[in-house]
Amino acid sequence: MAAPPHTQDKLPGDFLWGFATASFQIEGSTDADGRGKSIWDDFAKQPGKTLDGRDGDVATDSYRRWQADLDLLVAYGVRSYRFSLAWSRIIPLGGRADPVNEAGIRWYSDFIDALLERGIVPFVTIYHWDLPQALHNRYGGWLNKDEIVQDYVRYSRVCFERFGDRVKHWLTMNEPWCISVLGYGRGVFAPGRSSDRMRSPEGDSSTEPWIAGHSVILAHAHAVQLYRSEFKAAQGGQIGITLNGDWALPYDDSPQNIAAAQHALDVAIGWFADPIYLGYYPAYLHEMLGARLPAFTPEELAVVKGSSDFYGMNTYTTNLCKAGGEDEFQGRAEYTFTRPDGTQLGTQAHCAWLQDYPQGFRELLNYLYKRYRKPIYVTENGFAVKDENSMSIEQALADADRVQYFRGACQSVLAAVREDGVDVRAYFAWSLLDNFEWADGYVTRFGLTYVDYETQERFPKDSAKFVCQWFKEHIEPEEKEDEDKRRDEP
Ligand code: PNW
Repeated sequence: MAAPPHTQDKLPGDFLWGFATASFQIEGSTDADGRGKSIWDDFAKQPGKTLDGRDGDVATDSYRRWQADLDLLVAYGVRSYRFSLAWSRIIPLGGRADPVNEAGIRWYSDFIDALLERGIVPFVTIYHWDLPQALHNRYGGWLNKDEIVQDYVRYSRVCFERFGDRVKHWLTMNEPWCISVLGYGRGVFAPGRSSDRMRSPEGDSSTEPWIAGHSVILAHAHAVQLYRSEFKAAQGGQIGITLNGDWALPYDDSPQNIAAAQHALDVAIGWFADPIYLGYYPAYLHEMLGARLPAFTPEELAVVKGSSDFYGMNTYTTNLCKAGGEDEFQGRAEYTFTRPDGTQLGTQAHCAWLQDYPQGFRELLNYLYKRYRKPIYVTENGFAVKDENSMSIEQALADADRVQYFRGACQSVLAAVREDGVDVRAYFAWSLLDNFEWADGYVTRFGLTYVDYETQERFPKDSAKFVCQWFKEHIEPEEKEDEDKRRDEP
């Protein structure tokens, strides 16, 4: 079918946009309605694991204040909302023989209904890092491929059965690189395994992250196989995975630094995207890891290859890459934001790993589309303003650096779609709210809405107003028919 004529300065009428969150970062109420423990519950409580020593017991209290969050989404006029399901609310002990918790299911079911009543499309992440603690205790969680794949698939089945009549956009996993490297390599995220004895009592950073990543890929792929074989025909949804990955620029034009940038991409992105979209691990991973890289059997590979309907993209920044590093999780590239001439790549965020460089976002969209040939859903993109947590609320609401970040990002998406021909279909800003930023506790704020943690009051920042206005102005009017269809969905 020929593409309809478009105005060059707008996104297609069916473009989905909105905000993203994750269960553990916002819900709180960790004991409510029969929820089981997740690996983040206790991890965050151990001394030294979060910057401010705080945990997720309250977070933004969204389990109780869901109405306030919905009101925000309505006020912002979003088309879609990306959120995640807490495995341990749905199956408190997590396993395939463990009981399902009706109260947890009811909460999400009601929430999904409430979104649909307001014309907001639910975009649902099945797993965003809050593994049931019981599965970690029983068999080591993601380190035990045979067990975790079956348990994850059963959990996914419950999600499809109970929510799939209304949810048409599924993400199996959020950011396997973070799950594997931060949880089992560097040990800075739950379950905190690492070879670094100062950080963790046990773990082997040379093998475990690659094993965990392998399990994540297989669990994802088997859940997709299940969806496609038993649910898709009746429910008609789409399912895929979302990967984190930042653009990599060579530090300079020396051949070794050009190679380093490609190696950085091979590990940050190719580790997961190459098997899932192309059917094999990147050659550089084999070269770097040898026998430490788990192998797929031919049967596994048949399930893995082609197991994502779209490319789910979480991206935040661009790194300048130099050869000669030791860090395997960065493809042995060293990352810097300082150019050879001493200038900075972009505006520094509160977290060390993030600077604003919108051109990199556009280049990455092009790279991913050329390499993997799938429609792209940008499922996360965002910025934490420097020292926002020590400002007055008024100061924090005037978040000029974040506005600038989103202006650049939105323009990059538009240019990629209209000038470069990249098929981008959705954009979710991270995050609807300031929230529990994992190892950073509540110190680093990624919200486009400010949360006063004393009162739990929510205040839109300038960036929220900017993003809403931008999408209002830059999406073509929907054909009347399509709009009716979307509103009726399902
Ligand atoms: C993502 N890094 O995590 C997650 O999906 C969100 O839950 C999180 O709040 C958000 O980005 C902001 O951090 C990342 O070290 C964590 O490069 C760490 C990194 C990247 C993404």
